[in-house]
Amino acid sequence: MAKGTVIQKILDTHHLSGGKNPGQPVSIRIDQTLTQDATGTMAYLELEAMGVDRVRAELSVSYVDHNMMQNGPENQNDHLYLQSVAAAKGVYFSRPGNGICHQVHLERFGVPGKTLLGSDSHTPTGGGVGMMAIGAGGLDVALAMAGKPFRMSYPKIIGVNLSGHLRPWLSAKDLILKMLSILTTKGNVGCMVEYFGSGVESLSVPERATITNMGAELGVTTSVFPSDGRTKSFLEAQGRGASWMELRADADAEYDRVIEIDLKKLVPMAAAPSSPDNIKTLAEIGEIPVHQVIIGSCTNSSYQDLMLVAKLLKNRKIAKHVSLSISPGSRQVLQMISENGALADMISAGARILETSCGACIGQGMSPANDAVTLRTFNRNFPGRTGTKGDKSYLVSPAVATAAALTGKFTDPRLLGIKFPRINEAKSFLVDNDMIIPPMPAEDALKVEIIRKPTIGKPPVNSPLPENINGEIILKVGDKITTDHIMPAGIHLKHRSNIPEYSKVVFECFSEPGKPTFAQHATALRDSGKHGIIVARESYGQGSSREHAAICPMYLGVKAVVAISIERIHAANLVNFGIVPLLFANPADYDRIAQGDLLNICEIRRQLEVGKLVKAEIVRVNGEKMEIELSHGLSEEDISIILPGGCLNC
Ligand code: MIC
Ligand code: SF4
Repeated sequence: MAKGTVIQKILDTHHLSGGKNPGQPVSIRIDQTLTQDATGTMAYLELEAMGVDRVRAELSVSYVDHNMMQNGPENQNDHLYLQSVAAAKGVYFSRPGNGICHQVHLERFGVPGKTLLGSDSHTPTGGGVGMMAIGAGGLDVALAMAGKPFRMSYPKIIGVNLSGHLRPWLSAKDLILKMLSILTTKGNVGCMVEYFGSGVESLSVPERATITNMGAELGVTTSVFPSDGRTKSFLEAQGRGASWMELRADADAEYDRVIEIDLKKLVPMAAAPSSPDNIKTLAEIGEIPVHQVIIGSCTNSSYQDLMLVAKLLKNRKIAKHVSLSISPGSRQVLQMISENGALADMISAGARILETSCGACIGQGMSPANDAVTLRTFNRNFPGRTGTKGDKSYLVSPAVATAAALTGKFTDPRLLGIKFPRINEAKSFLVDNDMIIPPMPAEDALKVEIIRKPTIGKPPVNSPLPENINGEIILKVGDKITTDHIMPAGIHLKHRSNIPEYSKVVFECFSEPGKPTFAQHATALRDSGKHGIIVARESYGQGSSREHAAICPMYLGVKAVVAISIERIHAANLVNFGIVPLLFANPADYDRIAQGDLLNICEIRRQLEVGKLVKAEIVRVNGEKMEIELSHGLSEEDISIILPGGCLNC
């Protein structure tokens, strides 16, 4: 068992109850919370439904960065609701235009040794300054805002021993892509990653944040760097030196597993279509033509990232058939590159400058042409996430992205014939908090009127779990089904505050012409008194924290998901909304059942309470019957949430 690690030290100082062995349920105190607008409206509606007058976490911040297109009134309706509810409940409000939540939080609020719970899966970005920053569904974040503990399983700790230093043209992105090639996107539920070793000090805080950010793609609960001299310089440069504290693993620290990485041996890599773990070296990919390059997202849009891009573009022009877009991660970054002339170098090279927001990363515009190869410095290339069906989206470092923008094809930046422009960290960042509205005193907050335009709905409430599940398998899917498959974002993102509307597109990507959609099928089933079931293989619910991937199926009458494995945040969201996450006790049974089969579970409530195994009966379309055994990894508390139909009924 691990000992003396940074992760254990943070867990020890925040431990409230539960065991300290990997896999045991544990509750921890949450110091800070963050929400973003696409998950935030539901989170604050839930907070209101809980009857909480004022947030009780040390610090809570509400960011607006996702839904920025404003095609129709929905987005600004959300922004107005969020700003007014933040004022009413004692929450900092980062206004639209101030930047992407993770980048801004790192710059302005991250504190080593603190815990942060965010309603976005890339919250672990905060691990770059030595925080334990965890992504969760909106309801879990609402509970943390209400001062309640966060429940998870005590982690298995994977130590990554870094040695050496990055060679010119290699970057933090190549390191996390290497990690994805080792650990993949599945099989890491219940683990946390901690970086240590002599190579750590060669990495700046924004580089560390790129690594912990994309640790989300590994499916681990979070990733953490120690807090050292580099962390101190970063916080000082942000004018927040007083927030620093040293936090290191003990010299004799032990990890549950150790991965050795020599930074000197890394080579430029890319995640090829359509999974962040489909890792290839640039040599393997070859010099294929590229039509679109986008630099930005919470993974690679720091000042250091964009200064490298600007230096490479200075006095050069992008290739004629390439569209290059650049989106700075925060207003701080945008202001700094505009004041030092770097922005002008980008514009003069031919770059299209986008707003500081998630934008293209979540399919809000910039969809590539059919068959076009698009290179992005983002963290996810799930199928169709760009907004183009059959997209060819590669995830790369800013250096690789810029090299391709200049040459028009996949190019190893080491072969560009350009001297590597090493970018030093900023000695001082431009600090201007004007776009962050601080909380007002409680007596004034009580007078704030919360603005609710017509598209702001209410969180739907489930009915209690029935005695018997009389289910039909509405959909049987395979491995690595992401929450983007379940609840598409892009043009549908604006319906996040309106569940009946958003529910119409559940599993839209599996719709077949002439056949009822998932929503139509599920609604018909629900109205006939039956229950919808979803069946999947491994790693169901990868990716985002969006609780809508549980709320909308719940709204449509889904009562259980049966899979070989389910990812952490999604499993917690299912529990929170009263859907039973079940596993095949014998994974081979996955192949024995088909879409359209009936799946009946007698006395499901009693079965959950008495043990870890659940007996179910399958009735095939031809009338043939068979018994299968399912299992669950639910704690007593999870069961006490599921039985009444989810957290909002507890
Ligand atoms: C994402 O990157 O998929 C998102 C959009 O930021 C999501 C949150 C959401 O769906 O609103 C995430 O990562 O949790
Ligand atoms: Fe926004 Fe993309 Fe980061 Fe998600 S991954 S928070 S959509 S920039």
